[in-house]
Amino acid sequence: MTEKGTPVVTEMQVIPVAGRDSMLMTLSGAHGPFFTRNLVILKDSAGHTGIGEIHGGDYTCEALTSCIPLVVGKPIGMYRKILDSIHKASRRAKEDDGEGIQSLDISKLKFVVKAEWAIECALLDLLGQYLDLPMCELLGDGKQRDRVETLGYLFYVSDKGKAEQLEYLDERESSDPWYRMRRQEMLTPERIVEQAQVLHEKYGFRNFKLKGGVLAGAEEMEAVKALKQAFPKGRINIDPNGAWSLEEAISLCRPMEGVLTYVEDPCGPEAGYSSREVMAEFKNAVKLPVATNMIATDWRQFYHAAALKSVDIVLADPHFWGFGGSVRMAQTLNDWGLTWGSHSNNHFDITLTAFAHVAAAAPGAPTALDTHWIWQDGQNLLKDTPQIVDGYLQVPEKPGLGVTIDMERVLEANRLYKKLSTHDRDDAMAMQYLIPGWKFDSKKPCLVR
Ligand code: GKR
Ligand code: MG
Repeated sequence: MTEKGTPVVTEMQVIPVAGRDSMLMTLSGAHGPFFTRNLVILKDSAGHTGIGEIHGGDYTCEALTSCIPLVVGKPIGMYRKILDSIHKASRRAKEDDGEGIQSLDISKLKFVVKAEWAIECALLDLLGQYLDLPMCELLGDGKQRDRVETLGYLFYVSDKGKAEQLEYLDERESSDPWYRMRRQEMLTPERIVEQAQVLHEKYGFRNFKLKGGVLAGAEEMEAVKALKQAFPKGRINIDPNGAWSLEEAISLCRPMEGVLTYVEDPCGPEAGYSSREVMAEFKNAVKLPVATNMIATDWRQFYHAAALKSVDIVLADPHFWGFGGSVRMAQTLNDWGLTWGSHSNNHFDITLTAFAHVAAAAPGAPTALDTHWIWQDGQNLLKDTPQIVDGYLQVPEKPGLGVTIDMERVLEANRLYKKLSTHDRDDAMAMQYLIPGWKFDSKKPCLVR
């Protein structure tokens, strides 16, 4: 590879970090008090710093570290070549059976997440700074919008008092109504509506997604109805992560036509049929658009999902698809009359910024973006976190990602990470404080045992 005049990467740091979380409930159990992420920080010969963020855990951290020799010393203008060399060098892990996350087995999430996309993000950040262009101008056909509609991601939350040993953060004394609320128990339709109202007040969200797979489906639908009553113009979605059987999903969702705007991963694999086949049958039976972040997480899965007409909305998380790949998916979906959106897991504000750029480059009318970040707001790693105002995430206008990393906060988050005894997400651990001996079952809502 010869240098073509663009700056050269002079340093690549991989910094694992941790943050605090609430006892959020999902099919996979209860979120523990800490979540982990990996950061990539690149320096180049022009004196710029490029940053990227991706899922946490040792597997992803080691994958990133092994890429350092393929990145350092390379010109940033060759970023596609750098990524290509990483893809060609990567090997499928022995434990990766290729099932992906179609059953929400979160121990398999690390195989769906592609570590190198944190490097892609940091390289695009550098290239944008070199070219004096915001990152979204380097993706697809460039910037399509100045702000990105974002949804309020609602969760059932359990009483952390039942797991006192786990050191969940307590924000009861906060002066911010949302911060005060987000660490408390919220398990009823009334509390879910209050959650949405407080989020609406703080961030202006008009559209909401409720994380299901927690209570019996009929109970969760009561919360959905209450949300629609409180926000009649809101687009309401529920995501049980495939917890319902096909039959149950049909009987729960049919009466919700007109209440739900769409439904996310209502059912999963069953009776020898893949989730793509089962979701296609669901779509034939219920007149609701269907979204997924579980059954189409790579191009081969997407081919089958599209051929079977299993989905209308693909939540193409850039951590799974890459930044270029996610925008390529947005273009394809738009050309085919389908809809693009993005999925998220717990993350800091570097990922929030990256979402803003990817969604800014997505053509057509994307569905309001998922973000977990509201549960982490205040633990920022940037000096200039993009704001969510009136339900829209602002797209930074400065070159590259357009934000500045706060190294003091990063080092603090790294110190927290080093104190943790494990770096992998384990939702069964916290769940066992609520239900002793609890085990994950992809077909049983987590509080139904
Ligand atoms: O963070 O517990 C969580 C979410 O439930 C996550 O695991 C899902 O992947 O948010 C995600 C989704 O939309 O399915
Ligand atoms: Mg989902």
